[in-house]
Amino acid sequence: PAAAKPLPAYVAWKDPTAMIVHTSSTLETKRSAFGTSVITPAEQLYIRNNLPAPDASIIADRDAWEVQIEGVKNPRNFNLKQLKGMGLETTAMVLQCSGNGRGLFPTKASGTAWAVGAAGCVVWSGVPVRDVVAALGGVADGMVYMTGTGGEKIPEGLDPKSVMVERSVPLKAMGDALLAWEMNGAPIPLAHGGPLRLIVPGYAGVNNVKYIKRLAFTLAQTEAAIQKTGYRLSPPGQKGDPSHPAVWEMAAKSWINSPAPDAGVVPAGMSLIKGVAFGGMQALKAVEVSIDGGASWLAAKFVGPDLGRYAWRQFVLSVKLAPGNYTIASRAIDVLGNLQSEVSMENTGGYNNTSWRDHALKISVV
Ligand code: MSS
Repeated sequence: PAAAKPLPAYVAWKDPTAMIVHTSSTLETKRSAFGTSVITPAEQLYIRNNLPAPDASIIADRDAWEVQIEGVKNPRNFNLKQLKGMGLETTAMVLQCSGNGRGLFPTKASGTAWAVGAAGCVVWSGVPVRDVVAALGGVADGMVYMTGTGGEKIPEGLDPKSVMVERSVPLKAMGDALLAWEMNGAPIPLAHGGPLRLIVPGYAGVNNVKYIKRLAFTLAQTEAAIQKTGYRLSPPGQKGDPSHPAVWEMAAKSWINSPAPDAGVVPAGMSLIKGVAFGGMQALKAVEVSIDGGASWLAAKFVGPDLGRYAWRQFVLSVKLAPGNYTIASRAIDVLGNLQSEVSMENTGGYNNTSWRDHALKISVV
């Protein structure tokens, strides 16, 4: 195998032993590196950038960062210092790339072949978007979407629409959305969207716009390519098109991280099967584990605190394993009774893989 790539300079502070460096803009958490105390430390959290991150000068004076609010009754700009005085909420949330699990689909889709590690559970603090909107007289009449624009500089000579990170989500997503300045108890690192990030709990990673410079309530979805044709659930072989569903709400999902996610060899006897499970938009009700490839299921036990409907929960099941080959799998069940599916709909972009079968681990017990 090729030698592991070093950490890129802008994330040199990440834990090199926990990360798989796919490219300078795609870093994945190793399956074996997920801890068992719910929150993913910043040093181990995955990175996905569609454009190079802005210069570190934007975090030199965080409080001076400005965001433009449009599509409200009284549009205006706020700087971060002003936002900090307007409201406060803290939300634990699974941040998961739309393409997490892409590399596990039976058919190869183009894009980073993420396994399970383009996800983490992170605590965000910020002002609720609804508080900002209320202070500005409410959303302007008839608006249908909430559209966030990233603060990257657009490379010279390119059509901005072809590369800019601008995403629209349905207006109802405003309900739990934050303009966040803190992550896991510290100012948001530049690489994760500091000084200010739009957080849309329950929605796939791409909708959580980093270094947000404009938040607009709009009649239509943005014309930016990342929305118009990108991040669409397109039938295999078809190019992204606005008529295909956008990658927005996440669904129930879980996976096993232990034992032996890499080597696959486990000593006979008692074994602890550990993993993470979340409901996407809904709180989680239960998680089940199978050691026979899905023929039968056992209830796993949750470990650690319940940090709310958008967070994940760690689970554990103690099993006695005799020598042999096993396929171990897990499936999440949300409070509405939605069961994590056995198979996920394949799509051109390789998005939203929640298939428990694709996430199963094959182990040999010796
Ligand atoms: N934002 C901005 N501004 N830019 C970019 O690039 N990306 C996306 C989000 N946001 C971006 C943004 C994506 S796509 C993702 S996942 C996320 O982010 C990630 O995050 P982190 O922090 O981890 O890096 Mo897929 O769906």
